[in-house]
Amino acid sequence: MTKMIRKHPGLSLTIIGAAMAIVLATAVVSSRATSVTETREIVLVAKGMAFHSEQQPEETNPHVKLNKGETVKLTILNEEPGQIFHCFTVPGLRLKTTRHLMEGESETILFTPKKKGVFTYTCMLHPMMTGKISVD
Ligand SMILES: [Cu+2]
Repeated sequence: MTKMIRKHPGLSLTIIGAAMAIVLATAVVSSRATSVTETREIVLVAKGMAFHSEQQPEETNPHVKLNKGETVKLTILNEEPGQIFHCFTVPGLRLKTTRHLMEGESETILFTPKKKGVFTYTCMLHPMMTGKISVD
């Protein structure tokens, strides 16, 4: 006579239940993460040996205005034709691109200004590409 090997009928259901609980918990966490406060998005385009922004098209090296404590997503985009590198640095806010950007390249810096003041930004390779960032 052969003995039937009895499986634990409840065990697999318990495992499925636990897996579903993990999935549900993950869904709750990710939906919370997306409901954070708004982010200010700024794109500075380096072109013609100056910075330009879509928000202030009439201004070269525009005066960028931020609020203390807000999340800022700043993208630096090099649209300079002719193999000219550009970068971006704000020493007063300890911000800078990690590298020099070639034509067509961009870098996004995510930061939160923690102090009020007026700070100077510049391209280290072209000192005339200089403007101000105000934090109120
Ligand atoms: Cu430059």
